[in-house]
Amino acid sequence: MKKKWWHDKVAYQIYPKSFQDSNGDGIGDLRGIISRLDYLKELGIDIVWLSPIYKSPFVDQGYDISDYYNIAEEFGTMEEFDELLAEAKKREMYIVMDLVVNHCSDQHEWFRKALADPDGEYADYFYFVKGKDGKAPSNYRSYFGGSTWEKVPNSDKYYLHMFAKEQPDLNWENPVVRQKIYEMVNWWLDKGVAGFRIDAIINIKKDINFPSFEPDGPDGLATCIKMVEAVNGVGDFLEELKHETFEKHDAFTVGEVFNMKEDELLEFIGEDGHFSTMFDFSAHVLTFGEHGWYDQKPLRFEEWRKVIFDSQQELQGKCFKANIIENHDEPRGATHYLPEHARNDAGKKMLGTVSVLLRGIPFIYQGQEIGMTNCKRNDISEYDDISTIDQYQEALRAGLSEEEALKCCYENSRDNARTPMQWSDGKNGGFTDGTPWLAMNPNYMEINVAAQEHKADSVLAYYRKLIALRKAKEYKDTFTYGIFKPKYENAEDIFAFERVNEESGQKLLILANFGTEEHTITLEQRIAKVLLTNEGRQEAINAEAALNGTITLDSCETVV
Ligand code: TEU
Ligand code: CA
Repeated sequence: MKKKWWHDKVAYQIYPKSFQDSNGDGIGDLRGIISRLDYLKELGIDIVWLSPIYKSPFVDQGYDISDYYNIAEEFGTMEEFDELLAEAKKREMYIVMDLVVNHCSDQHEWFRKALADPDGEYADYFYFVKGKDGKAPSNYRSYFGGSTWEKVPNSDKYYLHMFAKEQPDLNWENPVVRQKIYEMVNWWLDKGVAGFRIDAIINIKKDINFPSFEPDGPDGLATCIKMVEAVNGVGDFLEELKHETFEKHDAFTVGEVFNMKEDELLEFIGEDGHFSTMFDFSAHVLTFGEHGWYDQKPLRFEEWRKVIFDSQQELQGKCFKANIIENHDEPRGATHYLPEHARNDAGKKMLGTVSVLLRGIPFIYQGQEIGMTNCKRNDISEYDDISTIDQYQEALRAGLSEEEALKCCYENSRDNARTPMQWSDGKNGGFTDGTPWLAMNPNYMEINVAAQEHKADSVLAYYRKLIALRKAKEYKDTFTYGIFKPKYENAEDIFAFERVNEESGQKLLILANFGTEEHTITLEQRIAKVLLTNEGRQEAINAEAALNGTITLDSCETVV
């Protein structure tokens, strides 16, 4: 495998609006990020991915971009962004931007020009399509509910939006649009960003005949992803994008890819794939119900373990996936993946261990490293997220009570991950002097950086040790390139695997007990030493292993 600069890096996702406010307007900003770079450095972070910071009306929190060449005023200025790049560079850190090019904002100049002349040049930047029998061209449901087709005023055409109606889809079939996108991508790369996280990228290739599908919901619509699944050829766009941009800059790219065709993994992220890596969502989609996230299925430990093991083995030695337990679209990992008895510091450390030490590029989402959790709200009006509001209404339409629908939001709302970062137990958790744009999770009084910073057994202190271990000279090669081997799969509640360095012969064994009872494991091989434990029982475990060849793990205990 050809070595790449990003193979051994650890990444961190910042959701800028909720990270650190510096001027008291209740909105996180670039100055705030700059002020926290040392914190990230100390945690062991190399690559920082910023969710969108471009100019935007924020209908979908910045994933609706109205100017790709400017910074949102809420977040700061281009000068401040340049300063952020320089400050990151000083610390040998890399800044990765979010690339949102399946769609833009309806406030983007291109779209405004398109609306002004629905038969003109700019209309062809989007999908402006004539209606059928006075109705929309097809029966697609957008991701945020309702039709994907919005009527163009004073015209018999409709425009396509797979997400909100304020997020019109860009027409990738139009070579002029593609060129403008490449120019923009190169402009940012020339500036010094190290790469991109690439949003909703599978959606750029549509079946432009726009056939209708069998309805799959009471609204008589069919989910719009079917139109993407029905067509081939996204790879041609992605290859062109890569050749015209990323490749020239040796950029690091991570695709947000849902619904990929199964046999396409290596085309996407193999050695010469479209992207450096892509997120592993195999665990995330496990709990998806039939009708969107409001009717999710419960998570079963063994199923969860199996999809991760399968995914790890599928890519063995060929490529890297980006491993996450949460992001800005998902509930907090500590609430979602941990069984109830394990939703404590020990459990959070254990979950972090099995995620960060998998083969792949670890991504940590802001607040994960201090064990932030989902947030209970009393009323739907306390939620901001466009998808949450849609799913809440869907849930009510499906016959759930308000209380039940709110419970779904507690479990799955995207806002769970978007509450502001908890820096201290001071006013608004040290996030802002003003009023936070989204109410804090009240547990900031207990869960915050300041409380954990100097506490030897805190979740934060553990994450620092965990990342340092992954990057330690003696183990780095094995953690980076070592193959993944499932272990003790017959042991119920045990999540165990080995990372094996086939060149040096080094083996690293990771054990975690997700059960409620203690569990004794008979080792297949003598172990040299315990490198890390989450319960401070390093010596006891060493002694037991030497004496009996066994390791007895408490509930929620993990050992490397
Ligand atoms: O998400 C794309 C996307 O497909 C998700 O909405 C996905 O379907 C959902 O999270 C599954 O739970 C990206 C961004 O991450 C998201 O924040 C944006 O809202 C969306 O694109 C539109 O840009
Ligand atoms: Ca601010």
